[in-house]
Amino acid sequence: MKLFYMPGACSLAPHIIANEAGIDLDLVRVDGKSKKTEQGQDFLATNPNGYVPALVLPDGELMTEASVVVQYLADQKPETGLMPKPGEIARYRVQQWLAFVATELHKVFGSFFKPDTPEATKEINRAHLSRRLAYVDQKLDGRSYLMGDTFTAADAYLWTVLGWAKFIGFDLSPFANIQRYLGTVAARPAVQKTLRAEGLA
Ligand SMILES: N[C@@H](CCC(=O)N[C@@H](CS)C(=O)NCC(=O)O)C(=O)O
Repeated sequence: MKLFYMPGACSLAPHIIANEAGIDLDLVRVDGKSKKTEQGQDFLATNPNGYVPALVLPDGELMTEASVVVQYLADQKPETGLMPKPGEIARYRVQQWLAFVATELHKVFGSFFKPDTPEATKEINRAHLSRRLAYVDQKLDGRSYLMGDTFTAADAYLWTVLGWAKFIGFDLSPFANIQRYLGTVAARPAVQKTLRAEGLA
């Protein structure tokens, strides 16, 4: 399978899950501005929306949306527990977190990277992030990961998105559990391997 990625972008989450699951991916780096791959090909021909992650499946079909791509990859190796089994309440809980990260955090963080976002919108979004991260911090109290002791697809996505705080000058120091969580996830060998592969270690 081929993963189109930009270093440190949300495509880091499926990349982490692939490494956690021991799935070998062909990595194709995309330039966000030119929408060209590192081989000079037009990324828009693969994903007309122009965003990563974009995963080309073994049958050549394209899969997008970080919150879905992580589930697909995790489900290739159910024994890892990266996604709980269909029908289990835990699976819905992981999906609940994935939807939360996508809609309450990812897109809000993303607004800070867009040059045309007005300052007033950024101010509103900062307040939104403070409220939502206070909630996440409370949920992580006494837990290594979102689901407790088990690292799941939702952690790969949350950890990726939290990593953007430093680029937008968002202070995470009021959130002690999140700070600990960042270190716990970063220490995972598959996460370190992924960071090295993307040139971020
Ligand atoms: N709806 C997509 C959005 C993905 C997205 O925002 N990707 C960003 C990087 S984190 C991107 O590729 N931005 C470049 C662009 O939109 O042109 C998802 O949930 O995966």
